[in-house]
Amino acid sequence: MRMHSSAAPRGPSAKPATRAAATEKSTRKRNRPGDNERRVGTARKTSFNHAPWFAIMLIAPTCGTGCQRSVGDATTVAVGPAFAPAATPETPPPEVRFTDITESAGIHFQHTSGAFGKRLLPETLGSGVAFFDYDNDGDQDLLLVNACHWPGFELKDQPAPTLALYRNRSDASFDDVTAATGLAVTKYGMGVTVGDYDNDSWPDFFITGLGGNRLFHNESGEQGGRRFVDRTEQAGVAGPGRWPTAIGDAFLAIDTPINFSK
Ligand SMILES: [Ca+2]
Ligand SMILES: [Ca+2]
Repeated sequence: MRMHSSAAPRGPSAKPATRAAATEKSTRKRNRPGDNERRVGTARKTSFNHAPWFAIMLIAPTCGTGCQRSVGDATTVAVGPAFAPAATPETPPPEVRFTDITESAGIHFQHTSGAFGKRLLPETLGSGVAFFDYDNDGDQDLLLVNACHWPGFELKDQPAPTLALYRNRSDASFDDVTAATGLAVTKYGMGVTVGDYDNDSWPDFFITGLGGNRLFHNESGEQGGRRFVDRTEQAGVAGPGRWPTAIGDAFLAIDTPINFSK
């Protein structure tokens, strides 16, 4: 809004004088004593207020790739990903694929869990498996441990489940040699481990399970083949024929190893 003074002369001739007076008045007003100092102070204050921003503007481009800057006397500020790990080239995934060839390899084993509805711990457990070269021909063969039906719940119209041994034919297929090697054995088996316990260079194996453990010795069979003979009693490693009776806190209180050979 424009303000006019009623005392000011009007007309074109009066305008220059009026403007000159106003300019002089304004100049005097701006040039009052101490104004220079105040302006300098204001300018300094303005510069001071903007100093951090100028500092940041100067520092930020420099530290864009990660660095440290000292600010003040002792403060060290990390700006950017100073400790970020160096970029490494991506490792390509291994070019390994697994294909299910169970059927084409001739392996038809089916595990029997022995579950009969009481949900006892043995019903919930699977059985072990081992790759080992039982005939020392350089190819790994496959031993599969099986459980069996719980006593009183056998299937009368079906053969009892047994262990299974498959011989590797070196052409991605296997032969079922369970019966030929004497391993058509029915047992509630669980774990298995392989080792040459008598150092005759032929691998033997040991099976743990419900109802006792079994040790099978690798021996010469017919026509140059191999067969397994149960040497459990001879070696004295049958175990108690059941699982340890200690349960709960009593099991944790045992301070000596459980001996399965007694
Ligand atoms: Ca073999
Ligand atoms: Ca042996």
